[in-house]
Amino acid sequence: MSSATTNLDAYWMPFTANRDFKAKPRVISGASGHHYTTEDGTKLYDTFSGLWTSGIGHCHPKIVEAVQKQVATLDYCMSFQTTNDKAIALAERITAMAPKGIDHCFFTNSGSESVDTALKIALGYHRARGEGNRTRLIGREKGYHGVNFGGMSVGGIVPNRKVFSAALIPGVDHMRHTLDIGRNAFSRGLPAHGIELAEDLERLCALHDGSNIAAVIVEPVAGSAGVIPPPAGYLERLREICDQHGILLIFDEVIAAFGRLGHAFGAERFGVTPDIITTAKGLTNGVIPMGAVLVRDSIYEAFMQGPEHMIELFHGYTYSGHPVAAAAGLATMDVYKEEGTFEQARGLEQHFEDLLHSFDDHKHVIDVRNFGLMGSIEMAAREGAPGARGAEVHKKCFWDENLVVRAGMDTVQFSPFLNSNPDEMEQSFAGIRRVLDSLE
Ligand code: PXG
Repeated sequence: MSSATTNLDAYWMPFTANRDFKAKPRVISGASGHHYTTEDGTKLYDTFSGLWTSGIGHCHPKIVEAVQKQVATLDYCMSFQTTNDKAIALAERITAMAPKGIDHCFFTNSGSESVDTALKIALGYHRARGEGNRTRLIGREKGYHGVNFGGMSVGGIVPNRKVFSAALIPGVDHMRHTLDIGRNAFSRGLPAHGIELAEDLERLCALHDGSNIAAVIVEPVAGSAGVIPPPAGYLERLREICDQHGILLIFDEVIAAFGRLGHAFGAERFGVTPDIITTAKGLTNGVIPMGAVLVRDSIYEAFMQGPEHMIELFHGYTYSGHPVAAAAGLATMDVYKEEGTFEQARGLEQHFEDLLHSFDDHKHVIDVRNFGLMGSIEMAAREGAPGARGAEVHKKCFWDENLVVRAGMDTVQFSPFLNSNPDEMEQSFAGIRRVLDSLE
């Protein structure tokens, strides 16, 4: 390690085993395209596109230029009662890409904020329509909706909730998750079994009475829990049940939106239109933190009542629609269009699927899952040491193979670049195979 990094002690790292990390830090100080560089100049291939964020590669020149220009033109302006030209343009741009009927956009700074904003909009919508009794929120086991109180509460990842159990927001219930390795192991694309799990929503409607439920939130493809594509027909069925009971359907597309599923939105890929879509990550290619909540026209219109000088939604962030973030977002949308990024992503799917499923018969592997450019390889946990194999894969890939690989417990996750070079993708999987072969 060069002298640039001497003492990491002050830095409390997020979602990281701090003591283990600080004993042998993995510090990145540069990036370009599909590679990172460390302080000592080592080049590493990024198999995770940042953290699902940077689909068109790091330091894309068009985005760099737009950000540099914007920061020297308008660095910030008040986001309440005034706004900036770039935020207006980006809202128009992304609603034009959204499924028909989804016409309005509220800006946030992250996926977690997008989720909490969406939940608040859902509650406010029903109340504005005289259905203030609709307060219950439904999430799903294994769901990840960020770390703020709302998202944590509707989320279903146990370690993220455990310590805060008493502080979870009330009135939340969860559908069962759809991971069924027994029936669906090694499925390519959407698993065949499990559509009946959507009936869990009917069960909760029977239990709580559907008229008390405000919204259901799901990731179209669960990401953080280890890439869990929905059973074929499942999302369609959720949509039907929501319609029957007047419940808003929220798709948390923080990962799925902007090309990860080969389209601007996962909703488009599945042909299922929710009422609200939450986004972040690919909105700016990860360059500047930003999120957006997209809503149906009827939701926005429900708020537009009362005296015109009054605020309709008492919610917003100092940095909502930040001009530099919005400039990054506009440049990102330009690149998606000019480079045909979503088509590129679709073109890579088959190769990615084949590479992933070449691990189907590996001795440590119990499941391989994929959909779009989301994929995972789940390993059996080592006797008495759950998570150890996954942690070893991450570290060995970094130190021995110059690969940045994401592992959650014993599941290795993949988020290849939307514009990956097939040879580089192959080489990265060859490195991962060497590491898996070397594991006990
Ligand atoms: N919703 C979803 C579906 C997400 O994937 C968030 C909300 C929260 O976003 P912010 O920007 O507040 O972090 C996310 C974030 C992983 C991993 O390993 C995924 C996320 C974050 C950290 C790790 O898959 N997604």
